[in-house]
Order: sequence, then structure tokens, then C-alpha cells
Amino acid sequence: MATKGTNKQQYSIRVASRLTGISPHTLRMWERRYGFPVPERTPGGARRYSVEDVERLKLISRALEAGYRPNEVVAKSLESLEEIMVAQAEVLPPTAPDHGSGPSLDRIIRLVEDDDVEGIRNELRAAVAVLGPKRFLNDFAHPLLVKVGERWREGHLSVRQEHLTSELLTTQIRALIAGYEVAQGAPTVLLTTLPDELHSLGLQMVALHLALSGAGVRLLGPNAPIPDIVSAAAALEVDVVGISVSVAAPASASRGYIETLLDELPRKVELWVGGDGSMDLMEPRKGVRFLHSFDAIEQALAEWRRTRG
Ligand code: B12
Repeated sequence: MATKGTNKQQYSIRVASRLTGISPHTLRMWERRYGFPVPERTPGGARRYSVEDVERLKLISRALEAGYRPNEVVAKSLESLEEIMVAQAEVLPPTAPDHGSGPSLDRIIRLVEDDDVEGIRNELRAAVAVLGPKRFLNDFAHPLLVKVGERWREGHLSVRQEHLTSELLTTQIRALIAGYEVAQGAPTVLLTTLPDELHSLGLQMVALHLALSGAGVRLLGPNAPIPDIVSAAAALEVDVVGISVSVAAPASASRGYIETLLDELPRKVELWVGGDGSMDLMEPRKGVRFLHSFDAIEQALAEWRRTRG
């Protein structure tokens, strides 16, 4: 826990890990290998990290997401890390006069229209580096997909351009997910979509959000038959099944599938349902939780930890 002393605030290794997204194991390993962070110790020997340590660790975490290796950044000072992140932001392709610097939806859409794969990749990486993973999801990836959907419907983007964007985004999100470790007392969540539902990007985004919050994630991919979701939940010993429903899915079919899942999933497994298409689903009955914002996911996780973790 953070302890408010008279002169400075300090954090336990668990809290420092949660605030920075870097696992306790990694923090201890860096201390041995790179000489940072070296926290103060309580009389009992427990590590106590300072606010400055945590700020520096947050920047290191962002630099790693941007593709740097630990040996290139862990031992760097706060100032050098800030310089690195500013330089990273400047790697962005030239900015059009009508836009400020930093990640730009208009620019990435133009890159998609130009089939510029490297450009799209760089823009995505730069957006992660500048915004950090959470804001990348909320403020960049989600609006980007909505925009791609609009441009596609209006005939400005072809199906292959939409597919390419989806794949590049999936690769970027997966690379980020791989960097997080499961926190103690957090649930393991199986993520999938219902039969005939091919929209899987919502799943990837929720997976990253859950991983950032320390939850374990098992991605089953889209379009899963109901009996397989049930058997996967048991075989993978998950605590929660998370289903993503897009606006393209027919509500009546989704309702039926959710009813069946509720009947057949093991009692101790919770069912969470999200995605734009789940807004229209009436709560079929007790036992299913509809989550329509990242705050709602946070609340559900906190509740799970409190009651079951
Ligand atoms: C990419 C895409 C595709 C790709 C999907 C590729 C992939 N790997 O995912 C492909 C090409 C497969 C596709 C196919 C189709 N698509 Co499409 N697609 C899109 C597009 C552009 C993006 C979808 C997306 O990922 N959205 C963003 C996600 C991240 O948002 P989200 O699902 O709401 O998720 C967020 C939250 O809700 C939450 N969340 C999501 N799931 C969960 C789950 C849990 C447990 C929790 C807690 C939270 C949570 O977290 C997410 C992050 O914020 C949208 C445009 C749009 N506006 O969304 C069209 C769109 C959804 N598609 C559309 C259509 C029509 C189709 C097709 C019917 C087209 C066709 N004629 O074949 C098919 C249907 C295929 C099928 N059977 O499912 C329409 C739907 C319109 C409607 N009202 O019905 C849209 C809106 C495009 C448009 N503007 O017309 N599509």
C-alpha cells in the first residue's frame, strides 16, 4: 500500500507494479541486473518505491512498448527517458499543416488509402508511445476503427484495406498484451465471440485492457460454437467468460446463445458481455453482466477481486 509519510509517499512492490504495469518479478530482476529501481527498505526488508521511481518506471514501460529493449532504457535517467519519448513522437511522418504533431487519425487513414504498410505500422507504434496503452485503445484504436468503418461504408476504403488495418492493429495490440504478467488474485478471462460473429478486434482491445489491469487472458478467437466455449471454460479453468457482440450481430440470435451459455457454463464461471451490439440485448436473466465501458470492466474486476480473488 502507499504510505503517506510526513515527508514522502512510498509504494509497496505490488502497488508499484500495478501503477507501472511492470511485474514484481521484473522489478526485482532489474534491480539486480541494471541497478534500478533500488527502493528503500522497511525494517522488515520490504521494498518501498518512491514517487520518482514510479514516474521513471512508467516512462520505461512506455519506451519498452515503443520497441526499446530493457538494457537500452532501464538505467536511463528520468530526463533521458523524457528525451527518448519526445524523439519517438517526432519519428511520426511529416504532419499536414492542418494538424498538430502527435498521432493523427486523418494521417493514418491517408496511409491506409495509400496502402502504406510501413507507414501504418509506424503510426500505430508512435501512437502507443505518445499516448500509452490505455489512451491508445480509447482515443486512437477505437476511433480509428469507427472511421475505417465509415470510409468503408461510403466506398472510400476497400475490404482489403480494412482487413490490412485490422491485422496491423491486431499485431500491435498482441505485442502489447505479451508484455504483461498476471497479478495475484486476478481472474482469468476467456474471450471469444458467438457463432457467426467475425468481429474480433473488440476482443483484442478488451484483452489488452484486462492484461493492463493484471487479469489473465485466454483468447479463443471469433466465431466459437457454444459447446466449445463451455468446454474451453472448463478445460482452461477460467473464472470468467467474456463475449464480444458487434452491431452486425442479430440481437435475437445473440440472446439465445447467451441463454444457452448461462445454462451450460459451470456455476462458478461468470459471464461478461460487451461490445457495441450488446447495448441492444435485454438482460436475459441474472448471471450475466453487461459491460459497456472500460470503467465498468474495472469495476467488475475490482468486485471479482473483492469477492473471489
Ligand atoms: C473491422 C470490421 C470488420 C472486419 C472484422 C475483422 C476483425 N478481425 O475484427 C470484417 C471484415 C470481418 C467485418 C465483417 C462484417 N462487417 Co464489419 N466492421 C468492421 C469495423 C470497421 C470495425 C469493427 C470493430 O472492430 N470496431 C471497434 C470495436 C473495437 O468496437 P467494439 O466491438 O464496440 O468494442 C469496444 C467495446 O464495445 C468493448 N468491448 C467489445 N467487446 C467486449 C467484450 C467484453 C466482455 C467487454 C467487457 C467489453 C467489450 O471494448 C472495445 C474497445 O473499446 C466496423 C466499424 C465500427 N464502427 O465498428 C464494421 C461494422 C461493425 N461491420 C459492419 C458490417 C455490416 C459487416 C458485415 C455484415 C459486412 C458484410 N456484408 O459481410 C460483416 C459481418 C461479418 C460477421 N458475420 O460478423 C457494420 C455493421 C452495421 C450494422 N449496424 O449492422 C459496421 C458498423 C460497418 C459500417 N459502418 O457499416 N467487419
